[in-house]
Amino acid sequence: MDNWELFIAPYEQVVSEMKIKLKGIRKQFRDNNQHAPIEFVTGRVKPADSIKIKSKLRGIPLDRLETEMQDIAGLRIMCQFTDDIYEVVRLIRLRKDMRVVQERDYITNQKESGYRSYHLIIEYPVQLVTGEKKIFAEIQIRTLAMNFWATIEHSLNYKYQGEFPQEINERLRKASEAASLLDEEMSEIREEIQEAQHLFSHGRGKKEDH
Ligand code: 0O2
Repeated sequence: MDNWELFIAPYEQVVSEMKIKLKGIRKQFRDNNQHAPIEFVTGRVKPADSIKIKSKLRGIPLDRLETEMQDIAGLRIMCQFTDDIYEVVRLIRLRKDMRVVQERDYITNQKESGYRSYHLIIEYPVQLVTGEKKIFAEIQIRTLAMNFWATIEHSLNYKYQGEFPQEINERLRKASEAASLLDEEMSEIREEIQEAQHLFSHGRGKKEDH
């Protein structure tokens, strides 16, 4: 790779633009006094060392990263309820400024580890001074409970390099089941929660932006 900064710059632009657009969805719902299916959004460009490690592991030559590593630009959308995830997917599919090229539903098909999340790969046309460039980005959509589990599991994974002691493995499975149950319970009382949130946000004026 001749110039890493030059290679990574369009990905940085995609992450910033996407964050604005996804937060825009949330704002439109809130402006209309409706429940926003998006609670908060984060984004990152995969760090250079992670890209290099993944490319070695997967046998991806550095000159083919653009087409073969589709999560260099990554967005994460957190939702309150499981149904919100599917609403966000529907809204993204309808958009004219990005194209969904792949979907993975790790909620219906939970991973062996206990990981749950909905993944979309989108193709996003970013406008550069040299012209338009199509960039892949990964969007992970999950509930707050799914995010809590994945964040904890990710840090433990870092510590144990994926080789979890049996006991930790079992606890993570149990925690994943507990997170699923929490999502189910919250969905059951969704209307009550939303009514309370509506009253709360009206009581203290407009909810601030994150
Ligand atoms: P990082 O550090 O998050 O960037 P495949 O090998 O084809 O099955 P691939 O390409 O690994 O699939 O993509 P997948 O499985 O759809 O999603 C990859 C990303 O999802 C990971 O990125 C994680 O962010 C997240 N993810 C997938 N499985 C797990 C899991 O079991 N636990 C946690 N915590 N996250 C998971 P990276 O590049 O691995 O890492």
